[in-house]
Amino acid sequence: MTKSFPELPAAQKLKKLATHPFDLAKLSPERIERFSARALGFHLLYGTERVDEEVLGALLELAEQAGVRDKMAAMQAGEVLNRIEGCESEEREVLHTAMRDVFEERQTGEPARKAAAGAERELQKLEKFLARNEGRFTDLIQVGIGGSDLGPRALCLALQPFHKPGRRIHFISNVDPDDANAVLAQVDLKKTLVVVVSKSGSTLETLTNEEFVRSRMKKAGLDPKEHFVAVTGEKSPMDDPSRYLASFYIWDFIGGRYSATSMVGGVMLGFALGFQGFQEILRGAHAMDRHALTAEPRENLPLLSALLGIWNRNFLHLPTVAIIPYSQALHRFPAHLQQLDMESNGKRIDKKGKGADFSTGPVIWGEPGTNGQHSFYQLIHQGTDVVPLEFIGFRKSQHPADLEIQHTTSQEKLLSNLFAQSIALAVGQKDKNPNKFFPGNRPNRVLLADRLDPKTLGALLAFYEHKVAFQGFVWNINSFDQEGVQLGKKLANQIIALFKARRTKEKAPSFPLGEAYLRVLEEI
Ligand code: G6Q
Repeated sequence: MTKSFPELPAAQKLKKLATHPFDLAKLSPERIERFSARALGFHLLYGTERVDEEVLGALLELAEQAGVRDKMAAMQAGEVLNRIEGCESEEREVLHTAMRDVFEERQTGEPARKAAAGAERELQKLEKFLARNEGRFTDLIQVGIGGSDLGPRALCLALQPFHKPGRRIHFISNVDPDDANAVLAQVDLKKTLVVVVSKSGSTLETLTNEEFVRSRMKKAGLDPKEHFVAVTGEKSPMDDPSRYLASFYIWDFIGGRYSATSMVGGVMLGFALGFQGFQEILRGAHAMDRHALTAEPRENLPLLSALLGIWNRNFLHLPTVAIIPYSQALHRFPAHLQQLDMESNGKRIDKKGKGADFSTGPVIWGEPGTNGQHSFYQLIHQGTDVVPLEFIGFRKSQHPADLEIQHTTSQEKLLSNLFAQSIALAVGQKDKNPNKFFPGNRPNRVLLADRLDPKTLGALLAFYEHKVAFQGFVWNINSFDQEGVQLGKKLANQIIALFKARRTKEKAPSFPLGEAYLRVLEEI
């Protein structure tokens, strides 16, 4: 019988070690070099985490005892990992990596091979679609929400300098009509392609926004069939090629938040960057998939990051994590990571349906630096709660243009700030004046790469996907479902029925709590 996370011998050992974590006042140049790992052009510096060799050794034992390498192999081979034993659950494979396996001659298992073949088919369709419609559209609107919006949007915004000239990308996600209206005010519908993305084909916000844009197209005298593309699951309510210029497919075994490298992101990214550009993202992600699967634990970047996160969460008892890219291009990337991490690991039962008697996924949030320094860093340096940080930085900026002012470039100023924050948080500052005293020992780590291009971004995306998966494997929770979003949806539909009943005078099922809110609305 597999032991639960707190029963693992390494967890017991870590609990004892956590009574005297490493004092970061002793940070030294040797330590910065020693506690680091390098792969695929990334460099992870974690000397500023409160770990020493003994803790690191115990964390690696924890990974081994939890069988994370076998679980990663099982995931990438297509075993049914999205399940909870003994309860009704999704019972699905978890095969987002197969979307990038198209570059591999041999996949690791039959389901993975099948999934990669499906991905290959959709990629070929996309290449032809883009070639056929070259020059027809200047603007693309992606309509989708959650996983069908956040990851694709973050990638699109992060790669602006790599977009083909004259192509503009817009997103409509919120059912707030102000979202659709704001986007529609910016485009010439005659030259606009609308990509409606919904795996289930039944999401309220997306279907509503699709109709919103369709009706605007019709009003403008245009035929939506010539402008609308569907990305959906086979046989979903949206799987009706007669209504669309083209239809692309995704499958149940790709979770929404893991779907940016499927056609969910692919159609928009292929249009924005060109087909080659999208393929570069896939190449980068695939390289990280292989790395997560095969690298030695001590060199395995997503695994190390996962284990350091577990040390902070379960043994130092720190409930949040801020992810701070020192890269303006990544300004929506933390929003994607909020979903990726919190929807995956915000779970209170383990894979056997038993209540988890330990902490699982932390609260994830973030904003780019240096902007954050002028806002919430006060709390991070001197607040009563300790917030671990994950910094991301790049040696070079995306745009080649930079200016030397007083003998340094803007990029050098940016990186100086990143490194300074990492040191300041770790070491702190002694001062007799309590207002100028910085306690230090605020754990953080830095992930560095050369330049944020499509391939690097693909690898960064996959790095976080695997970090999250590895943490879920250690905790033995199901990181791949999201039951927690259902209750709110169900109640929203009951309130929608109340609104509808007022207009149609039909009787809606009784929902006194909902009615109370509608009465308040009338009094405003
Ligand atoms: C992600 C979730 C969720 C989903 C949206 C949109 O993992 O499943 O965010 O992506 O609810 O769903 P559809 O793509 O089915 O419209």
